[in-house]
Amino acid sequence: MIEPPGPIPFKTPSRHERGMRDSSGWRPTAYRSHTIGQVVSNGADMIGSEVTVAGYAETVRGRGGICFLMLRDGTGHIQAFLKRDNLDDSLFDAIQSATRESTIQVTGAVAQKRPPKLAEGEPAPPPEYEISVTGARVLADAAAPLPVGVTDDVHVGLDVRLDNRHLDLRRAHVNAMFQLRGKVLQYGRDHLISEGFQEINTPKIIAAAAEGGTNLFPMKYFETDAYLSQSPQLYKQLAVLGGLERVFEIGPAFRAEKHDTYRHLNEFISFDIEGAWMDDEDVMGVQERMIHHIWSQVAANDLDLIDVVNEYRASQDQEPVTVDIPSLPFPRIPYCDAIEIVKVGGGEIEWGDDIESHHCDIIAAQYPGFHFIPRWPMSMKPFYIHHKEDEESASGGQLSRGFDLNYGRDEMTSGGQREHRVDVLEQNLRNMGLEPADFTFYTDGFRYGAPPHAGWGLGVARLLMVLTGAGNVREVVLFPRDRSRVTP
Ligand code: AMO
Repeated sequence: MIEPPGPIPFKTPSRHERGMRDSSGWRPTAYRSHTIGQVVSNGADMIGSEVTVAGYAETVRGRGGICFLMLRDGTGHIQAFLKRDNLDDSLFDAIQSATRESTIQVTGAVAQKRPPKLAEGEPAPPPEYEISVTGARVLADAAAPLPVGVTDDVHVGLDVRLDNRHLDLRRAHVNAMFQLRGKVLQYGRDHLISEGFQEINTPKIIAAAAEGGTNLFPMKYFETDAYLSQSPQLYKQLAVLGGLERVFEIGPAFRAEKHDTYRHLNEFISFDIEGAWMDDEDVMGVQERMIHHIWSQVAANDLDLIDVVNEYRASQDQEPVTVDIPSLPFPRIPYCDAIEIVKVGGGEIEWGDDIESHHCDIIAAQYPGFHFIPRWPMSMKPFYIHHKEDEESASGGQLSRGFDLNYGRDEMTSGGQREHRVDVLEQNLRNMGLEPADFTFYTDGFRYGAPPHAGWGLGVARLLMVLTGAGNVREVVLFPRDRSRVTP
């Protein structure tokens, strides 16, 4: 039984602990009295106290009667010092022969490490702490060799890393990226809640397509056919029509697209909002304030994680990433202007064409950061997007209240104001070759008084690519699903 140690403060981590979690709130568990981070950051006050910690064996050194074990948990590293004289022989041997990454629990007194020998005039480094071990056990052996190096930098390709994601995640910079992912979701949530949005969950087993029927994954649902949801679109709208007013959802979306690119997956997390009494410009405001908040919070709280990512990038001769808080408002480049920019920049494009990545490169030369492209042609937007009635394009084509948010060459978000008049909505469905009768579950929601409303869907992994400098969404998705990967 481990004695509860009372409140454990967590002082600013030393350089060695950068990127490790602040564990101030972590309570003792069945396997440890303290996190390693708690011991390391409070060492001076803990000298002589007995602690039990557990972690992965990073290195095991020494021979004969002494052994130095470097242990790592999610909050830090600490050296455990073992003397054969103080321990049972078989136990000592088991630790001394432990393979890298084996999990080990040690108990012992916190002690100050012997300070290093200093050259004449060299300033003394801050004191470091270790554990003088009186008890230990190997919890689970690690097989050797490791298919992916954790602390040593052996190059392996992305496929091998993803096959062994459980080990890949133990690497400091990969771990830091996923901590950043958690932070982005947390700050995004916080921001939306501060603007009066509430979190909802919508079904992922559905009967009708939200984003067009060709890229749905079909599934057998008892005696009938169903699909995996491509987007919470229709359901988040129904929630708003039902009076929830401002909603958001962070959930999976499935698309049976045969893309094989750095930014497409067949399952991705879509961060969606929908709000009543709002138009396209209103929800663009929500989007840019949310991103501004995320970037500000990361800059205020999480630069240690960015440093860990940058240390790795430096080792690979890659430019460091910087957390530049974008200024508000983000530029708005209406679709018609974007087309002109592409044409002037030498790109081939006509009004009514999609703006593809190579076109975006031309636009990004002028607008390298976040920028909105509002007012797309009506013909290019899904049936639920609202017509922009007060404006026509120079060519006479109808404009919509649909927009995209791009960063550089990559689309982050699509959104817009929605059509809330049921007769127009049904006509839009017919115009797109869809059968209104298949959508009554949705259109019925508009028959009893529908508020004008708007929203957007943001690709979480794409935003993480911007923040972490990852060149591929797979880097920031734990277990990506693409055409050639459904395991692990
Ligand atoms: P859209 O289809 O543009 O819009 O998707 C919204 C955002 O989701 C991300 N995304 C993807 N990310 C990874 N892999 C994919 N295959 C993939 N497809 C899309 C992109 C994209 O901008 N219902 C609308 C949103 C709305 O209007 O509210 C929708 O789903 O970052």
